[in-house]
Amino acid sequence: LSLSLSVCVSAVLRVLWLLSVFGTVLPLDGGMLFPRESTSREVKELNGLWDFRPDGSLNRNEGFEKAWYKRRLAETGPVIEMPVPASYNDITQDPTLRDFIGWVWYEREVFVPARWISDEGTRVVLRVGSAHYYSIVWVNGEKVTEHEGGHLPFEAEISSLIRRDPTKPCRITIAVNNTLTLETLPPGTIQYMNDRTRYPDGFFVQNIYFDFFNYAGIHRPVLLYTTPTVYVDDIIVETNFMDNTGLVRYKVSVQGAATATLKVTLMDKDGHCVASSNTPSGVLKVVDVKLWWPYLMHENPGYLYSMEVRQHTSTYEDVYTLPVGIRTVNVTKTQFLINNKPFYFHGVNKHEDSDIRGKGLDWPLIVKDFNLIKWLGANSFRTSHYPYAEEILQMCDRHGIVVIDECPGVGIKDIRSFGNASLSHHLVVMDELVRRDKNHPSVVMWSVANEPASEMPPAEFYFKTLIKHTKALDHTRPVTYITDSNYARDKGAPFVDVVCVNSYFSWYHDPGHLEVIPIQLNAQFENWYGKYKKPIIQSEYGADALPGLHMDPPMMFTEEYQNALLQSYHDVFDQKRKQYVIGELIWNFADFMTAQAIHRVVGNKKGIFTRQRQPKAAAFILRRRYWRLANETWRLPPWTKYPCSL
Ligand code: BDP
Repeated sequence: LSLSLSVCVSAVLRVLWLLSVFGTVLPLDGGMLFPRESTSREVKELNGLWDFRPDGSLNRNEGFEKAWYKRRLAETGPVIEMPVPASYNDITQDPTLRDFIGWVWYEREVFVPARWISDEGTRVVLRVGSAHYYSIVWVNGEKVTEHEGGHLPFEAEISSLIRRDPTKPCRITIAVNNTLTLETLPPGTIQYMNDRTRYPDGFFVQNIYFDFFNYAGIHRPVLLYTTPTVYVDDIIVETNFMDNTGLVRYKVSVQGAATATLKVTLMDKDGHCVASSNTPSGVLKVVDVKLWWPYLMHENPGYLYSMEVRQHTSTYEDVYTLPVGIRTVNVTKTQFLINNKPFYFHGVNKHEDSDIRGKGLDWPLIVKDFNLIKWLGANSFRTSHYPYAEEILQMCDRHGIVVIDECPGVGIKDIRSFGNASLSHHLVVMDELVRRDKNHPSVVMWSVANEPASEMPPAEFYFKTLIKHTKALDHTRPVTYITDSNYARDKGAPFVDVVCVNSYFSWYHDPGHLEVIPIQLNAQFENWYGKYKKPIIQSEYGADALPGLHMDPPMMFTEEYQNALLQSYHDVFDQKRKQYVIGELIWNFADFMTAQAIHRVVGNKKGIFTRQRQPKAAAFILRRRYWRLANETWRLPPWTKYPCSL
């Protein structure tokens, strides 16, 4: 009976899904699809060396007072060469630039292809993948846009501007300010030290409440791209399946014309058309669907179809191709389901962080990290503590690496950061994040914050609003935030779909006492589950270890201690994962830079890999475990490269 009942219920749900109106609401202007080349679109990357000048004036305002954007930056004063994308902090030998707070100025001149200028039917867009944190952009001295917040892209159409004087090269000036306030994400405060007997004139510090170096600069690619003036502005897809049939609900928005003819074609990996339509929204049916599966859950993980959207008017044609993975995500009281099968997160927390580049996008690093993730047998990561580059999510889509996508709500500790201005900004950041990442099959859950002071009374309204808003933006994915607060007093937990808990037993609490882990970790799980009856992910746990430092019996900071701590946690996970624990994410994948502090020895050393991506002993412990977990759950057949020696 229960089987036929559940079949009946799921049939009803599927029909409801088919009938429901498109749930995703996107209040922002423009879809900001990832720039891709096509027969109708060109991309010109502006990466490389830019002129750079920090504004070292006392009030950091000289650049605006003297309108540096009005002429070549080199004419305003001394400039240096600065690579883009990269954080500027670790590029030079100058400690004041490493720790600089305030406006820095970037500039680059670029020749725009003559056809882009002469062809009035071409739209030219300037796009910045991300810059930390506040950015203002000018083209030939005219302001074209400004954007608040790092980690997410922004763009401006500059067609008419560059057409004004086609003989001139196009001068792009970007001013970037890394100052954090109580109302930015992440929040921070600026503290002036006015005691002249102790501090030099004008001395101030940026206080932050998070544990990674506050890298700044233009962190992701800057580019120009074109579209026709009538263009595909956005595509939203939601996927489902029924027996062997995949269902792709889509909605295309076109800008620039009241009417346009559309052709939507879904193609498999071999380029064969599997479904098509000519309406701006609808449901495509895919017979014998190949679902998108996570790495190690299927012999062909990360299967992507291509959705080609071709729209034309009598004069314009635009083509945009979106990769589409067909999969479902659901959460029950005790399980996380992908394609209706229980999914256990065995993964990592990462940072965008590396030597010299800081947070700058770097392909060798990205590919190396994916190779390490797969070597480890990890099937997932969380984008702690901010959205990662879109290029990284595209890798996740292709490789089947499951992502918990986190917004930069890290370090919300001060009660003043729960006010209206902070909340409004946080809502906009979620709008921008969902707009950017909505179509990635790898993204299975949104995380709206990390370790906020969620015991404070205003946290209740704040998280209720934030989570409700996020669900209204995207009704297909669960929403969470990461907590380290007391289960009984946490104000936001009633609103999350999955409880994500960070804990550092025998590290920050009871340092050196590994024997407390079984009892404290067990209590942690029982308490959270007992109160909220929601599945739990151990979203962080770990210990610092200096590679090459050894002690037996283990002592803190040695490789042995990191190993022992991990293994004690694992014993408890193994009991609880049979019940309601649905995942474990190590803190951290690799060592990373932090601010200077008495508890940090040139950064945080909780990586299982060094910052240079070499394994510590713990990497091998985790590798053995993750492959075993994958094997136990899925009985990995010979198609996996299962390391037999483990
Ligand atoms: C956690 C934070 C993470 C820190 C980690 C640590 O979420 O950002 O890096 O502690 O202290 O509480 O290592």
